[in-house]
Amino acid sequence: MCAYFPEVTKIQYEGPDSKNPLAFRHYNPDEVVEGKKMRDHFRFAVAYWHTMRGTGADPFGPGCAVRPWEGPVDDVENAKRRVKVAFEFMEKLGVGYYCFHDRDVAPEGATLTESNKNLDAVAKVLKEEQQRTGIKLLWGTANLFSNRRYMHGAATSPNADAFAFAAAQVKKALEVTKELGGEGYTFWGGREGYQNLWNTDMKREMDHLGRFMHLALDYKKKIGFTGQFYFEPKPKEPTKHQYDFDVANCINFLRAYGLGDQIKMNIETNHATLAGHTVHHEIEYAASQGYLGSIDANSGDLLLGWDTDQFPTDVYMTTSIMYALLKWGGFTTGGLNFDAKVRRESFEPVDLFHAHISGMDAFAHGLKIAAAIRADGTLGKFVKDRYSSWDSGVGSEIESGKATFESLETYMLDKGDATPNTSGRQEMIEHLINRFV
Ligand code: XLS
Ligand code: NI
Ligand code: NI
Repeated sequence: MCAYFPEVTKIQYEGPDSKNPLAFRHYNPDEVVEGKKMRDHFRFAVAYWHTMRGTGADPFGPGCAVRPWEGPVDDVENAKRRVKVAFEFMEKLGVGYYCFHDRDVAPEGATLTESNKNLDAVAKVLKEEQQRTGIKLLWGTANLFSNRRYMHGAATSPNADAFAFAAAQVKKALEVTKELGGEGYTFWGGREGYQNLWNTDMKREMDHLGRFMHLALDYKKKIGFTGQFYFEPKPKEPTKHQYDFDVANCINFLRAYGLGDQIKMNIETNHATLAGHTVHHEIEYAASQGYLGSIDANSGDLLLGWDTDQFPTDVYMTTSIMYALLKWGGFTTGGLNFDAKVRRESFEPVDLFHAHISGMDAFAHGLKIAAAIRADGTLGKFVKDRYSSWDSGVGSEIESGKATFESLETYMLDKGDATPNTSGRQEMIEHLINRFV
């Protein structure tokens, strides 16, 4: 193995008392929790755009990251070398999946033909490295937001040529994702939204987005790509209103445009909070509607109002995610993709390890806590009892569709009133959860 990270060896599980920062205290890939190995609960993925392409740039200055493997020009040779770095990193970390945008892995050329050629050349190395290591592609996607041509959006641009270019780009990205055995493909809106309603034909833009996704589904079928399609909600940034606002909004969009059962949600923590939700809410909503797909794991900062994409280290939050995942049966095609970046001040290559280790461990810790809460059973029983009026009598008549407005009126005339019968016990429940955290 070549060594772009010479100071790091394979990260090991050392147990909760370890003081070694380059070790897992909780993530023990083969440990079984609720009948499933940890690695299969999480299906951790590295996000190529942040981990391999992030420089730490912000609106106030360029990136400070030191990446000794980066050459002076962003050409195909450089991109190929970067693939080797990425796979050494993932191997040492012990992550089984990665995700990428077309333009993260290979440089955009002067023409579409050249860009496609570049992508093919790098995809060849990605495939070799996948075969060498057994690391797989969780999902691919296309960058439809960085290039100037997409300044007004891609599928929702007022310029039909931008739509056409985006279609060509997604066509190619689907082919490459299929070639690499990708288990999914993600649509995140990029600049699909508006900055100003006065100059926007919202109805037409949304119709175009619906059309775009139908075309993608048609092509998916045509080439026999069997990966799962995901739609990733985000309420704002870069536009002030993104059409894929939140899970509820996305599900409505998919159903309204006849895409309902073919696309699932890729839920991102920081996007949930930007929408005024918790990630727990977004998972519950998606899963309850049959749309739980994958998760972009990161976290925001309470005091900063944008998509800071920090690594998730809050165990209370990871516990809520893992509790919801256990409740809904976990991932099928999806996984936990660290759509997260190291801070500008964390400029050394080793910080990439610290960041992922802290995220993976926070999730493993959260999983153990969530499983303990479930094993204890007090919370589950409380919720079950809280709804017990629906298990028999008038409740079960309503749920089974037997009750009518007339029968319910008769019932209530006879009974007299609906008396609240149980306390919500929020404070007791929060205190109970702290017993495990
Ligand atoms: C940006 C999104 C993006 C998607 C993939 O905020 O999270 O990274 O996950 O295009
Ligand atoms: Ni994301
Ligand atoms: Ni994001």
